[in-house]
Amino acid sequence: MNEKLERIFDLLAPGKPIRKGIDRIMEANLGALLFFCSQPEKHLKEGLIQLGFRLDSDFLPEKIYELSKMDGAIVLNSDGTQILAANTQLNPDKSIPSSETGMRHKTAEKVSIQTGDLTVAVSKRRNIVSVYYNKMKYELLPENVLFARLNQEITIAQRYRQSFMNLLDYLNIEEARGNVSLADVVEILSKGLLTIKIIQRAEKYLLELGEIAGSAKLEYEEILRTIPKYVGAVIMDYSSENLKYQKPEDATSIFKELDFNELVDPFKIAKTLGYIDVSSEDDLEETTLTSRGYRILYSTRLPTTAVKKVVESFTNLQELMNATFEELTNVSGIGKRRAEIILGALNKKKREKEEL
Ligand code: 3AT
Ligand code: 3AT
Ligand code: MN
Repeated sequence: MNEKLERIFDLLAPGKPIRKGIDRIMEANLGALLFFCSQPEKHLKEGLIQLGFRLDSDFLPEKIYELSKMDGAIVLNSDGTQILAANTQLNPDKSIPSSETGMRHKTAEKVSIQTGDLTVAVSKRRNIVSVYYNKMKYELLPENVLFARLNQEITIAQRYRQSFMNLLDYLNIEEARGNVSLADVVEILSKGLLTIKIIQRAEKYLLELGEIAGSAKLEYEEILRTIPKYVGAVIMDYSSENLKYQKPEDATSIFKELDFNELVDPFKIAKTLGYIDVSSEDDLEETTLTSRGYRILYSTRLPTTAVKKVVESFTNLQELMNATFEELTNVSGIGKRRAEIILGALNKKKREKEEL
């Protein structure tokens, strides 16, 4: 999300002065056209803004509410701290196209396109707030709707994360048994990638809620901090080719073009992983795979560059499991301390295997 857009949503976030003014206008079933103007003198001289009367007054929510009882547009400075003029007529260039039908909304859209500034139209009849910026239109949702949608996305993401984590435990067991199929890998990736896609949808609600989003934001950040790493590590372990990425989370980018429908399609996921000849359920079940060992090495928290060197020296997890201290220290970037750490992780995995 770009910085300017973030600033604009912050300006309009629930609880902020501008939004309080807009909420009052809506409660009274009034309409308004707000122009956050960066070059008022220029636009006055050139006739885009036709007064009206000048105010040059500090912003208060009550003031724009009172002013919205009048016809015309309210002109503010670009950060919304000053009301410059009210009851103004805006005369945007007639050649600018607009998809709106009402005069207020058409004007808001055209003025924003012409000036590059933010405009906001509060509809009198429909109780909707339309924001125009950078050739885009965005409808502001009421706080309760925003919270409901945000919580809904987070709840669904948590559910997918839980199945992903359960499948990850299962994958670890299957790895210890040497019994991993492409079907297993594809299923776990589907759950993990959907978790990421769903949590990303929460972003726009968080942005619009701003500071009042509260603990939902922590959960959003926690999921995004952990799940892409875990998913990326599975991709690094099981893609048909050893991928070039250093950081595991970057490996998720090979799936970035896939939409929701494609992320539940096992064949699409298998193909994206590089298994292009897979065409039936049987193929998925019968293609057995061996981990490269990335996941176990990432779990040691060694630098990702060192992890890559080790993987490249030992072709796969089975080879790695038999690595000796000497073989490990022979890998460039691996000294005695790192070799100990790796052996510790491998021994833990061996013990888990014996417990099965
Ligand atoms: P009221 O007394 O409010 O009925 P008004 O002169 O205050 O009339 P408004 O600015 O409230 O006028 O506009 C009322 C509607 O008239 C809004 C818009 O749909 C239509 N309208 C105003 N100016 C034009 C115009 N130049 N061309 C087409 N429609 C216009
Ligand atoms: P509503 O959804 O009805 O609120 P609208 O887009 O249908 O908005 P209207 O044509 O009904 O717009 O106009 C409503 C008011 O918007 C009338 C006037 O006070 C203001 N308005 C419309 N065009 C302009 C303009 N060019 N400059 C300043 N104010 C305008
Ligand atoms: Mn109208």
